[in-house]
Amino acid sequence: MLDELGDWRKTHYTKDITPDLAGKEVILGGWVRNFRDLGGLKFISLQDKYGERQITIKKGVISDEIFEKSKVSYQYCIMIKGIVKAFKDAPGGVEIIPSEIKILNTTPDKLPIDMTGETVSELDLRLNNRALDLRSLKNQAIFEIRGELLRSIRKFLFERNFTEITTPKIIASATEGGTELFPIIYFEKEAFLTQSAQLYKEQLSGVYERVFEISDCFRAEKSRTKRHICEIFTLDVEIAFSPMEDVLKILEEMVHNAIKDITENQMSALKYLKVDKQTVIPEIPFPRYKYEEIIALINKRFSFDIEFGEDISTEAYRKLGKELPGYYYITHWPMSIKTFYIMPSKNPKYSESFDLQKGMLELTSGGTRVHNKEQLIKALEEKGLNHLAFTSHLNAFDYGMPPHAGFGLGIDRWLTVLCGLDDIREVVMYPRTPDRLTP
Ligand code: AMO
Repeated sequence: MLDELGDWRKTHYTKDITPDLAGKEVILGGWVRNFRDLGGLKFISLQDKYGERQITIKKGVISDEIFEKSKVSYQYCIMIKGIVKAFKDAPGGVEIIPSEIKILNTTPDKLPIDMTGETVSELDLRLNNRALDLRSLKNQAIFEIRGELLRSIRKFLFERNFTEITTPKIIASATEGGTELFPIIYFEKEAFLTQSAQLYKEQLSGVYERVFEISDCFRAEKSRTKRHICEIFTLDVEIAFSPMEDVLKILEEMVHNAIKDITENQMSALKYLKVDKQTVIPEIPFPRYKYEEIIALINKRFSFDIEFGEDISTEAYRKLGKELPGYYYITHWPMSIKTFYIMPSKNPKYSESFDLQKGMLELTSGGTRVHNKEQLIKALEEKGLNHLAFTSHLNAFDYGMPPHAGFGLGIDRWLTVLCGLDDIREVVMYPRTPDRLTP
């Protein structure tokens, strides 16, 4: 028989239970992370969204009825009412001596994955049981850092006069080239899931001047790597009356500031993930290298043969990442491998574009945009795209579009780096890959 919630309400979260509350009665609720039964003495690690506290159940101290009732198993959902007692060897320096226990829900005898933290189950198995897996202390740490990162980014941008925008995810035509689109049926028409907020953020920079969006984008890439997923979470930024140089400055300041906030506010999560020592606030300005310098470096140092106009292969990035493990920019990519909305440099062989790298990993790409309509139409045609498919976007350029520049940053990739992890799926609550559509 399960207990009912009735009129019980939590008085605290685990994190709020400190030795200062010694002698006070509290009501906690959560899940049984671990338990030990030593006959006349039982311990339950009760976990909630913020952490855990020890419940100590001693025969003779509490009623026989409650003692009997405290037969729990892993991840039972329980609530307890009890008195806080200082105990320096337990989490938070306290234990709770219960006077009542409610068992709100039970679990099967054997859980599909280890939830005690003693072993780590295989990632795919964990993802199959994600709602359970996300309760693990490791995942708590990852998603606390994610929360801090998003708070920090928003705060940083709001303090600098940015407006948060929301743009459509159902779109009529490609923004980043045609190959990576997910088609959908939109009533009787074909439509697509957006690959990026690109075109809308550009239009809105002509309204709100400094805009950002943090949202999902969809990439139909069949890349089965540890860096690629099909539903990505990106930060898109666009700044009017500014060229690329201003964007480079804002982005590196934002990165510096976010890592500072994480080290200040999430040290215990960093420690749990064992990345507290390696997390250093990067110095700004970040090193800036031109694409040409980078390919020369890779060719010379690692005997590659990359020619101007070629993309840099994963293998080359892997080597480069060993040489340049920190944050750095690669700027002025060949115009021939950039999309239509990127502004060519004075010498049109190059472009006003950049990537932000962390070691081998590309976190961001961006640049100065073309804001002149005729030039944009020409650029579309040169890239083999029919400008008529972009009519509604191009219309926005009839009405005084300011010069603008911006970037798109992959939050999931960045978080993977910040948590010292290797697989991007670890940092996404419900990742979408070519092989995974559920849960
Ligand atoms: P881009 O296509 O480079 O640029 O995307 C921006 C950033 O998003 C991340 N990213 C991905 N992360 C995981 N899995 C994927 N499949 C994936 N694809 C992209 C990367 C990448 O740097 N509109 C431009 C940005 C701009 O110019 O403002 C754009 O979308 O971290």
